[in-house]
Amino acid sequence: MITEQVMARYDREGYAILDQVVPSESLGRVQESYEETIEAALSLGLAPLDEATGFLEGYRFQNPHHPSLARRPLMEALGAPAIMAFAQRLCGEDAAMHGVAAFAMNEEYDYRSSWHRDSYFAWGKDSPTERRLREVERLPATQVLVALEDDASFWYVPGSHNRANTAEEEEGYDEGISGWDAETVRPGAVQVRLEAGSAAPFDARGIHRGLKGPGVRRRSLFIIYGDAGLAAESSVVSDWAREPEYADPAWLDSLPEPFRRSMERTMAALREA
Ligand SMILES: O=C(O)CCC(=O)C(=O)O
Repeated sequence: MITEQVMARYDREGYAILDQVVPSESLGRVQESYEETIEAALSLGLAPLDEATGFLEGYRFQNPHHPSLARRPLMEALGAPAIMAFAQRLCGEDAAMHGVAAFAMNEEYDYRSSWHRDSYFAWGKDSPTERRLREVERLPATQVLVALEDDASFWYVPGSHNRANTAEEEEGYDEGISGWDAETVRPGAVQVRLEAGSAAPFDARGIHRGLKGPGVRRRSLFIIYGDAGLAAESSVVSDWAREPEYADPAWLDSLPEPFRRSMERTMAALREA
């Protein structure tokens, strides 16, 4: 159940914590299917392979829900009841699954992304759409970080999701890297600590970054839910929904509900766009 306190925190701060969206009794199976998904993605060329390490090149790959990868336990985690309930509170019953990325890093990987707002990537900083959506109080879209192992890599500036940059933020913004220098400590930023099996939905218009030093492993997912119209209009992660293999009825039948319907809405919206 999504409490009023959870929604109030999301509205106020731009993110919230959903504890144990993957129940502890299923976590082992979900972790196993995540590892199998990475191996399959690497061997099928659906994720970039780093020849030197035999693991992922970089820190992420898109579309772990691809029909030739999708493992049932992982699909159940992506469409976990608490995540779906949260998405529906925000976007209505017709919440659509815009896209998924797996963020997998081994201990040696040093990951320091820049501070950024995803809205700048999606619509362009100061574009008419970005300006129109910048101060909407509650955007009907959310990005959900799902931690399959304990995760302390996500940093967020609470309350930055529905306001323009402060003068200081505007001053420090670097057009070249589409964000703010990675080494700068943002005033008021918080480190979001998630236990394995928990999730953090966040408004990706807010200023955020990922940071993982050597010695720590990361096994997480980012899944975007939102209004289907928004996916058709602007989501940069919904290209999968145009690919014919995702419309295979046998594969769709193998997916848990309501995750399946949330994907079909994105596919329908992109077909009509
Ligand atoms: O790695 C993270 O925790 C942040 C990811 C991120 O910045 C993004 O998905 O836009």
